[in-house]
This record gives sequence, C-alpha cells and structure tokens, in this order.
Amino acid sequence: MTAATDLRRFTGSRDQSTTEARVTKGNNKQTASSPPVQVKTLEGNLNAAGKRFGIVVSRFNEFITERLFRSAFDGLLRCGAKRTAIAVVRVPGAFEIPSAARTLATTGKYDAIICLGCLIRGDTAHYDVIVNEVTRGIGQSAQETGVPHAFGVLTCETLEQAIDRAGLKMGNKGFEAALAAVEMANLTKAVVGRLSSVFGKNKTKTKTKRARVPRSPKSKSKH
Ligand code: INI
Repeated sequence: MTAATDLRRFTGSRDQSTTEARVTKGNNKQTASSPPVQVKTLEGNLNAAGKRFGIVVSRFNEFITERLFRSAFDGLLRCGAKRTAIAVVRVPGAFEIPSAARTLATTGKYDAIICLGCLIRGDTAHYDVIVNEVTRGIGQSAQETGVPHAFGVLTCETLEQAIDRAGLKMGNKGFEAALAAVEMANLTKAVVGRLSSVFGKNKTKTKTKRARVPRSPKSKSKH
C-alpha cells in the first residue's frame, strides 16, 4: 500500500479545516438497528500546520524501523507539518524509547511524540522481557506528561510479520502513528481549550480586592 492510499484511508471524511477539532452534534452514523443517540463529539483533525513533533526511532531491526520512520515523516509532511518542526531522536533499541520519549515530552516543546521501533520475538527471550516495559513506559510517559504519544512499535512473532506492517500487506504502522499523533495533538489542544473556557482562570478565580498602593510623592501632580 502506498503512502497516498494510506492517507486517503485514514483521512476519509475527516475534517481538514484549520481548527484543531470539530464538534459534531447528534448521531450521523446511525444504522437501522441502532437507537437514536444525541451526543456531542469532540474529534481532533489531521491538520499538522503549526504543530511540533518529536519522533523517537530505535536502530534495532533498522531494516524495518527505517521504513517506519520514513513513512511517519512523510505522514507528518502530508498533514502540513514543517520539516523544521520535526525533531528526530535515534536510540539503540526499543527498550530505550520510553526514556527518550519522556525527555522530549518534558521539554514542553512538542505537541506530540511518535515512538517507532520493532520487536521481533524470533528465538530471543529478550523480547518478552522488553515488550511490556516498552509499552508501559510509553503509556506512562504520555499520561504523566500530558503530551500525546503515538505507539508505532511493532511487536511481531516473525520478520515476515514486521515487513508486512512496515509498508507491505498491512500498510505502514509508522504512517498510522504519525496520523494518530496529529489527531491527538489537535484533540488535546481542543479539550484543554474547552475545559479552560469552562473552568478557566477568570471564571474560577474568586474576586480579590486590589491592594491599594499609596502614590509616591514624585507621582503626585504639582498644582
Ligand atoms: N530491541 C529491539 O528494538 N527489538 C528487539 O527485537 C530486541 N530483541 O529482541 O532483543 C531488542 N533488544 C535490545 C533492547 O531494546 C535494548 O536496546 C538493549 O537491551 C540495551 O538496553
């Protein structure tokens, strides 16, 4: 599958307007059997213009991870991100991804982090030790920093499965991760914006009396 068909698949009917998210009212995906549900839905769009991204990519199984990386980078550019707004950090293996991702996230400079790696079970017991740690570490970094992290780490039984997920039969997970990062960056911004408009400083602050500052003798006008 090409990147172009991938993008069409993922963008579908989604809103490409310049605002970060759209709010849909009501249920427009009803089927005959589904009961009418009136819900407001907030959804991030795929516009990456003005957004900054960090990509963490591991070198282990580089043959695969490089393909994930190229596709993720391409995905961000196609969504409107600037090349200069994308920071790339390379780490030795998947195990090192969470700490590098957290380091990037805590700088506060990025709207989302994209984590790319490839774990192949094969014959090595190392896989089992690492896989849970990587998944948990990336999730924890996302939750504790509040910066969206997209999970583009392949966890495969065989090399063939990895190849299929890095641009062959199953699309490219790097591209998917990039689009997820853009969508979540927009959604996060929109949600935070909405909450602050409800619970924002001005609305929650109790009115405090301004302290009276006595005028200095110099500022007194001379009559
Ligand atoms: N790293 C990977 O990215 N993928 C693997 O499949 C893998 N296996 O199976 O061993 C792997 N191991 C290295 C690991 O991520 C660390 O880089 C290493 O242990 C040094 O900390």
